[in-house]
Amino acid sequence: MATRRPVQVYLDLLSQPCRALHVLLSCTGVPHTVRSVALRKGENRTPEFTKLNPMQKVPVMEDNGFVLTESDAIMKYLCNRYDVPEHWYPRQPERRARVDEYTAWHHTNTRPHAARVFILEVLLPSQTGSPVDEARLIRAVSQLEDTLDQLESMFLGRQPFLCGDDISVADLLAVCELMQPLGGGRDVMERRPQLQRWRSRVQAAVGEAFHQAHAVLYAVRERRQAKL
Ligand SMILES: N[C@@H](CCC(=O)N[C@@H](CS)C(=O)NCC(=O)O)C(=O)O
Repeated sequence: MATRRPVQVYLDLLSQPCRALHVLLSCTGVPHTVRSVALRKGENRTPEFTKLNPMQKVPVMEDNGFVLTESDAIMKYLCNRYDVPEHWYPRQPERRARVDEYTAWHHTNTRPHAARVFILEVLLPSQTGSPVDEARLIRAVSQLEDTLDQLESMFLGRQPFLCGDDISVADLLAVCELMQPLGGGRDVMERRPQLQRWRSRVQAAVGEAFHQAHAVLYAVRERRQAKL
């Protein structure tokens, strides 16, 4: 059998789905090489990267010639392809369906709602030099609060991790999204002990990989704080 080359992942760690994938790779020990794609420098729009992903987005994975986009699909592929602990993406149909249930919901709830707060509070003002649009930010925060309510009642209401008794790829996607507003100094879990306990459980389960993946986000927060 031909030997497999390490998985190549194209990431910018300021991107939430990239961090989720990075944590999974660090925790599972799947042999991989990280190729940095700096979005702020437009490296996702080069001809080489566009050939890899015509949508010009990160993350992208290449595994022995097989190119895959979409963090959710990439993480599940890695769990299927490599010998990783089962809890990341359980094989038992009902338990797997719970992970799929969350990840389907994630892309129209947690992901856009947390990302919008970061975009309005950090990204747009830094790109345009304009002040934060407070009215839009208030609406975005309110939508995010509804999502956080649902995360607590629907998912964490029944178990310690989002999809069961152990950590799965769903927790990684969610926690990396909910950390993003911290770049603007906003801890969206601040007044939510249930979510805080869940975040602590996730951090304990993944160890140093959590802070390694978030170092770039912490640096954004510190740079902003220094300017205030
Ligand atoms: N649904 C995709 C989202 C990917 C995505 O939106 N990536 C953003 C960074 S978080 C990106 O590459 N944006 C670059 C651009 O749109 O120019 C996933 O989960 O992988």
